[in-house]
Amino acid sequence: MKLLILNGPNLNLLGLREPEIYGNRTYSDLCKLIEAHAAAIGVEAEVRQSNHEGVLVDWIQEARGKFDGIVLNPAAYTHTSIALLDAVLAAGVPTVELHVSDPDTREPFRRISYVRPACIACVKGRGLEGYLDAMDLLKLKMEN
Ligand code: CA2
Repeated sequence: MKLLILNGPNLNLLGLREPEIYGNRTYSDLCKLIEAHAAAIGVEAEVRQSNHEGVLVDWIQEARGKFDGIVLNPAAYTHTSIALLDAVLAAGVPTVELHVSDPDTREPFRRISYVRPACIACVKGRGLEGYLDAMDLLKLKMEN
């Protein structure tokens, strides 16, 4: 089973700013956490980050037939991007929306998620461990 973990704009800065919202751990720590969990649950995981909407669209499109599931943290594009919504719908790969914080309890503009209707679940407000929950969810879905 292969999972694609996609991270949107500015998540490469994790741990460097706003620790009160996103914690102290870095993007590199996140990658290591995901890799260790993938090994523990017996799945392959590929972790990518881009600051560019079109690159994320390309990666979601390319996932069709290559990956069994996507964990998608679209970051700020969550709240703006119909292109990402359409890409997830078109790819037809089970996708879990993921947020480190809980956007629904923050500023009103973060309460809209364009991608949510295309996703099988949303994991939010669980910190970096939320990525692991999302991986577990996708693994369970594949097995049932
Ligand atoms: O909580 C999340 O994971 C978000 O997707 C993060 C986005 C934000 O726009 C969403 O509303 C919620 C922001 C990612 C930027 O991450 C940074 C982390 C540390 C320092 C600077 C930016």
